Amino acid sequence: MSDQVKLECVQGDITDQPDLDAVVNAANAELRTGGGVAGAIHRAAGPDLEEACRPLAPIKPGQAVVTSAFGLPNKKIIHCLGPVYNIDKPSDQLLADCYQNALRLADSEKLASLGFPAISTGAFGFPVHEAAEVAADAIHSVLSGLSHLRLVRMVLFSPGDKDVFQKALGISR
Ligand code: AR6
Repeated sequence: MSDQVKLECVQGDITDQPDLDAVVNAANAELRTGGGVAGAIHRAAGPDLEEACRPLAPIKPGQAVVTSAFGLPNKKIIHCLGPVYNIDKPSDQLLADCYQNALRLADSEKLASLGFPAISTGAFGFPVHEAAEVAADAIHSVLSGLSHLRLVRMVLFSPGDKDVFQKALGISR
């Protein structure tokens, strides 16, 4: 029920969202630690996360898998492999797949709240305006099919990215 799902954008750190049931990792194919979001999530979750990820890897662009959150203050982590911009094609569709697969997986896990970083906009080179439009369309298009999710939060590292995502999602504040 789309009118029952709240969408919001905040500026902050994806590893510091204790009120969310789950957060999304902008992962690498091997589901190992790395830079950016993946590094921050693995550092905060601890070595048990890498152990839990091993049997699930490798994943493909657009795919989403779930693990426990270990040392993170959430129940679960949903790991998505975003596309490398203009190398994994079609990049827009693969990025949309990440958002949609993550939302459907969270809902199938009966999670009520999920936080996303701006997948693919760091090391993978996606322009933030384009990524925000793709994310907004992808999120809006699956909300009506979800049963358990009540809150979707975009967590952006920079204030500028927060403004871009807020506008794309049609959030006035
Ligand atoms: N919380 C929220 N957003 C963050 C955080 C954080 N703690 N840290 C960075 N960002 P990236 P990608 C922002 O590179 O483009 C990794 O090395 C960041 O400013 O984490 O999907 C993996 O191992 C940017 O806007 O993800 C992969 O190999 C956005 O999150 C590869 O990078 C995504 O940046 C994945 O690249």
